[in-house]
Amino acid sequence: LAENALQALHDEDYDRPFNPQNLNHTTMIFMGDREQVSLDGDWNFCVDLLDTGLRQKWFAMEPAAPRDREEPWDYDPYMGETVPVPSCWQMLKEKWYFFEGSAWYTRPVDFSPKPGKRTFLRVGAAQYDCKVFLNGEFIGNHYGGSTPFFAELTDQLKDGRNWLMLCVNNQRTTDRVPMRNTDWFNYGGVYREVSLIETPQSLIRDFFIHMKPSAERTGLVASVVAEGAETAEIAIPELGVSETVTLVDGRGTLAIDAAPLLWSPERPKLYNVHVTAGDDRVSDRVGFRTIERKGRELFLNGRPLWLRGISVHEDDAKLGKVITEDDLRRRYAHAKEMGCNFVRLAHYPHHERAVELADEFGLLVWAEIPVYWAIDFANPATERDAQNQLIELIRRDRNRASVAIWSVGNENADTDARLAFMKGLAETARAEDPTRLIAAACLVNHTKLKIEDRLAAYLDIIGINEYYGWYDEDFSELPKILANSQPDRPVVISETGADADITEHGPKDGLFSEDYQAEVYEKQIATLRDLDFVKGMSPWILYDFRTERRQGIFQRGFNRKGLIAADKVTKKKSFAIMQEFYRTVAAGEV
Ligand code: GCB
Repeated sequence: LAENALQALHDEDYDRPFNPQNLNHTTMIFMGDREQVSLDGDWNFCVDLLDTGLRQKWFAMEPAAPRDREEPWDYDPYMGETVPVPSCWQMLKEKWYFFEGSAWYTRPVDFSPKPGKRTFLRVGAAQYDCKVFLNGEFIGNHYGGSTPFFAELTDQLKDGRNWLMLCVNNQRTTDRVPMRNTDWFNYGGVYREVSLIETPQSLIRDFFIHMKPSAERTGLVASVVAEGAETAEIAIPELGVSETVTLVDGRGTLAIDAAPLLWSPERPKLYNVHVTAGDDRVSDRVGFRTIERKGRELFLNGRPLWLRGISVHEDDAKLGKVITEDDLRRRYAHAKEMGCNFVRLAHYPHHERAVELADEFGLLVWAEIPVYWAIDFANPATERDAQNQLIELIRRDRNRASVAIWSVGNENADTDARLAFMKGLAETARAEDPTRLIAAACLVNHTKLKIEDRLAAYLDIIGINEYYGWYDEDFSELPKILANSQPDRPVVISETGADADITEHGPKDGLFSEDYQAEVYEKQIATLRDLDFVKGMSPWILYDFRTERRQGIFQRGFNRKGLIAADKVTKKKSFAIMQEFYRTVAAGEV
């Protein structure tokens, strides 16, 4: 055997993030409306179960005709099978359906350097980690399957043809976020857009603009982080704003006098905001509003708020996690039809377009990171990964008025290690963004029949996932729990529901029938509607979705708790039940 085939693979050789502490968010740049050169389309592709590519260094292979090769390589990245990017490999070929491991993507990048310009690679998302190689050189690795990452390639790109390779690995391991066990499909691949971004030498790394916290609800605060500039200009022509902020060590914050029309689900008003630092200029569409919690109440722009929501996954029966504009629009049209003013984007950061569109549609958003179930809470590397994903999400989306809540986790048992880990996440979220509410989806204490979780002290909203009528059969416990609980802050029922298979295989009554699901919803509504500390609901879930763990005769690879079936068209009876309930909430009858 050739020596390279025997060589042990030392993961740490490629375990080098762009930044030594795996703080990839430090390489982010502010996107707004920046022009991007798309690298989407066909890429050469190969699955690599044994990580032979890392051992044999496929990335260092010279592009040459096969007959000119001196070594018998086990793969040629420059020819052969291609797949489209973005895509999830499971959806492309049946033999890749359950594949978990590394896969290689290769494509040429023809480039002509321009004096005074910088070039960055942006990958919208790759599930789960992604190693980047350019012209045979390892550039870095990004962890986290749902947030974008950036790599500056200015010094590595050469004039003419370059070769870019991505090695994406979706293997579930115990130290990741999420870890091995979830209730959604472990799609793999480069499933969001890939592009190059050209900037001048000066560069706006970060920009955050929001309402000044004040009872009057006027005035804005803007902060800029930029390289290669001493000042930055902020302009909002429609509000007559044109201000200059001085940057010290590349950072500056400015209070701006302005009285914008406030964004709300009823009137989702957005303004064009322009930021300039040196020669770099970026625009964004931004709405302004306030969201507050006082005691057990929620307020949007100073007015009491009840979150009429629905949970959604990023999952499509044909494309996997690849999201189209039509899909997003259909999703929000269904939410609006149900009477929602709120969506929970579960259980990981969705595509940035999902929140841009929520801004336009007028839907409030609960956004979250996949700190799901039993994470390795005592492991510092896991914690860094979760922190990094949270910061990447917040920096990507904190100019979106729709986003009202950052959620730091879902159904995690109340242990000391979990408390320290998630308290840290709540603190990071507040430090990154003091203008939004922090939540987590918690569990009820089934022994004490009470809402009780030590994390609640660090949250603004206690999310509660409860499945009375489904996993918990004794429905009479739910009113007891609610009577025993006196939370000092608002509770949102972040999940409740029941499976219903409405295909021709589904039962006509009992568990998994449409009628049974409808009955669960009737009972839930009757119990929850009069509780003064419940300030919203996001039932589980808008559409049936794919998941490996559900293999029952009525599930067949899908979680069937959708209010709409996996075809994304056929509504179950519960849809109309929720619609009627939300109509009464909106009419102030609750
Ligand atoms: C939950 C989880 C969600 C599952 C759901 C279910 O509590 O948060 O991810 O899909 O229950 O259907 O069991």
